[in-house]
Amino acid sequence: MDINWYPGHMAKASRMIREQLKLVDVVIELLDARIPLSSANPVIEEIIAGKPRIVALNKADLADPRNTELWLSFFRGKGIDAIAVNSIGGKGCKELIVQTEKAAQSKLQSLAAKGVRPRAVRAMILGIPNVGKSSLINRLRGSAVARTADKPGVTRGKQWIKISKNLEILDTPGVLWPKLEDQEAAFRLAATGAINDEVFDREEVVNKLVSILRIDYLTQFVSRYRIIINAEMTNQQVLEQIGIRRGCLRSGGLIDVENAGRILLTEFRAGLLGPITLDSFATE
Ligand SMILES: Nc1nc2c(ncn2[C@@H]2O[C@H](COP(=O)(O)OP(=O)(O)OP(=O)(O)O)[C@@H](O)[C@H]2O)c(=O)[nH]1
Ligand SMILES: [Mg+2]
Repeated sequence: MDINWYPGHMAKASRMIREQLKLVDVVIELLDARIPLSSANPVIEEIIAGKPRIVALNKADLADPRNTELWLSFFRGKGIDAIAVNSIGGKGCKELIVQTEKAAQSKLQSLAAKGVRPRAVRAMILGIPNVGKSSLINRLRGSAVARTADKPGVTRGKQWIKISKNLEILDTPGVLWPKLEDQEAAFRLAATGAINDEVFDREEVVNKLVSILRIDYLTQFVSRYRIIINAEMTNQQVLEQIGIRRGCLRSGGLIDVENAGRILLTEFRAGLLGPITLDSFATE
């Protein structure tokens, strides 16, 4: 994380977002598909105070598709529109545009009934650091026709990006703080790279990651590192095997478990172990 989230920072972030919210009809809440619960801001509903919201599960390319489907149903079951997206590859982005336009229809209709001239739907993207807000904006911008100029009456410096005839998004996303007080969520945020390793004990992050992988994603895990795992083995022994496979050796033939852990973490984050969801729907 670039900034530490002290209460003062949180208050400032939520104040800034509340200001920006006045300009928009819809909020796109961007979550990490690998951790749809852990990457959610704890007080998002309070902050957006009833604005129509779309949940976009980003980095869906890195998440387990079965879990993603279950999470989408979970949100939809709560009456929240939810879509899986990949802000790099573009998957889901068109549908996101359509759903965002739809979410604002009733508001625009009631404005029209009051005699307000029809205008494009305005949306903003909200999410915790590193979830892909800028990537999504760039992706949407890439397919957009043009960038609209500053609008008079709108806070100086704010730009609207014209995404379609009917949709504009604010070019500056709202940065929310993550669920840091929840230890389990904090570990998953660290494992996916949403929070800096320095904030968290890497050894512990690796240990918890191994615990999840050996239970929920055993096949992928053992085949990536060509190791053997049985119930009696400790996580340390699993890491030792990875260390041997990857030549992480110290002088005297000792296995450099720390380096093995670093390799595992890097490869997990890059998606090299295959699609994996840490907030498993079944166990939440
Ligand atoms: N695989 C994959 N990587 C993604 C996706 N979206 C974003 N990323 C990567 O995630 C990292 C963070 O993306 P950003 O767009 O910078 O995230 P952000 O939310 O703007 O981050 P802050 O500006 O720090 O708050 C980058 O390395 C992106 O390339 C996605 O859908 N799939
Ligand atoms: Mg950004």
